[in-house]
Amino acid sequence: MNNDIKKSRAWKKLEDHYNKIKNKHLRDLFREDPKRIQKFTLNNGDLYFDFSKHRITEETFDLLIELAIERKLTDRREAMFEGKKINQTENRAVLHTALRTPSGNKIMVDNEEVVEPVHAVLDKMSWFASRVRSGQWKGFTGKKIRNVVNIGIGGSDLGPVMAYEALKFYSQRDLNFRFVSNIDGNDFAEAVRDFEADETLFIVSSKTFTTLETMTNAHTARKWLLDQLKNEKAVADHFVAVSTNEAEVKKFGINPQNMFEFWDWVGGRYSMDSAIGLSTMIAIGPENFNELLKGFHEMDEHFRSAPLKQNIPVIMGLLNVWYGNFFGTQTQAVLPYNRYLHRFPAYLQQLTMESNGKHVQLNGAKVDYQTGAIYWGEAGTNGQHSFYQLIHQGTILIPCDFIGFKKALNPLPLHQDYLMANIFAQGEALAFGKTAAEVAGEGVSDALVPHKTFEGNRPSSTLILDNLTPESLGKLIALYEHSVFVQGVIWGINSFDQMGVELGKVLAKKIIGELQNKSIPLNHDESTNALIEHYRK
Ligand code: G6Q
Repeated sequence: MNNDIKKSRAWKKLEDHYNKIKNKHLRDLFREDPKRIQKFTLNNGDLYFDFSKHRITEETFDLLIELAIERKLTDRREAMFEGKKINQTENRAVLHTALRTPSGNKIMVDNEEVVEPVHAVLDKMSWFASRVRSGQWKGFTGKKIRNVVNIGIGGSDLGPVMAYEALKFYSQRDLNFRFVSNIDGNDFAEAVRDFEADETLFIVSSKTFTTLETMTNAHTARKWLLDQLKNEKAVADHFVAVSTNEAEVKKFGINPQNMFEFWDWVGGRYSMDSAIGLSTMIAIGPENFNELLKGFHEMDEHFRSAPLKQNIPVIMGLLNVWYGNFFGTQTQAVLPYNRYLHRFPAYLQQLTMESNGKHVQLNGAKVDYQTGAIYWGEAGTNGQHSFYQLIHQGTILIPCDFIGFKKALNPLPLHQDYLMANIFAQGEALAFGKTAAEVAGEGVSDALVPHKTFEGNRPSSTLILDNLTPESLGKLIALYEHSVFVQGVIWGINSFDQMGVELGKVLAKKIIGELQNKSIPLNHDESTNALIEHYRK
């Protein structure tokens, strides 16, 4: 593959094409092509994807697909699904798709079949989750578990929190769920302040079982429990682990029988459907968890087999490239019109930004083009009353993804139609705006016309699903996972390592020693030395 993406034929054509259509307004694009909706909408099961409100023509679309072909997207995609070690810097396969592959299929990594072990862990999780849900799993004093606390951070936290919030409607309501991630002691203190130790189960979720935040919180939890129950043996009834590191789990005092395994070919931010989803399974039950996996798998199949021009994650990924690399946009807003999805943007931030926030290509050469965008967002309609002003009338172009559901989980009179009307209205207002002539025609004073004019031409995708279910959530997450993959392939970067988080971790370890032993001389830069001295005093 030609690593110099800017010299590739499709890229050059896209540059020329961009110069031709960059000022074209969506109003004109719609006027000139009455078939735009047929061309730029897709259905996949209950998912309706409208990408007609993007600043593209048929030619743009063809060129973006040409770029994907030139970058050998389909080969890279197959390599991922087949378990090839595409995470080159860590010499690992990237097989989150195996986590939701139905049993009976075979995928090999290092001469070992992986689908069967995945299902063995799922069975063990189901057994355990059912016992907790039914009250058969008893705490040390014989009481039922009423509280479940997941201790983990990053990929071992954001997925579980998001999924719990997203699927709360389906959760067992007599169980309380809390999520402790931050090293700030306030997080742990607040999570357990109204809990009794003998009714509380801790799930220590850590792939490595060495992460500073998680291990500190886990040891604090252990002490909190033992302070109340005063017997080391209680740990076995109140702690389980999700990890790849059996030795460290044992060292902590957790019975390896109460350990739920996953594998180094599951990246942290791609792990919410592995054993890291244990809290999710306890909350919604094994059947619903299977539905979640089914949704993931449906999107995997679509991504793997649909022609590129009908492939939703491919199109979403290419649109990100189109805006970031040609229009120079730096952010992507994700706006789910569903209160249950209020943690979805935070989850996506890790998925997208830890994956594609890279400045070197796979071969180590520095990129001379923009890579991963900043993802951000908020559940609708709240954002409309705060930051949407900037999207509508600011000077920065921000592509938006609107996500909505036809049915309401809690059907209260009026709410659902009002909610959906707002999605449709926002997409329409962003794309088509309101001209100065239209504003003036409403009798607005000349002085106010520029203030009340909406330029429009602000692009968005609209994704509509039937209902927020475990299955549709799985589909939605896999859609973004694969869109991230597509972008990474186009840019020729490794979307699956995260070296950028290392330096801060190493420095923090050193500084911890310096804070605890004030006699250690400081040899940081002057600013950092002064900050540490200030704190030491
Ligand atoms: C995700 C990252 C990172 C990781 C956390 C927690 O892709 O690797 O967010 O999930 O640092 O790591 P552990 O699960 O090992 O504690």
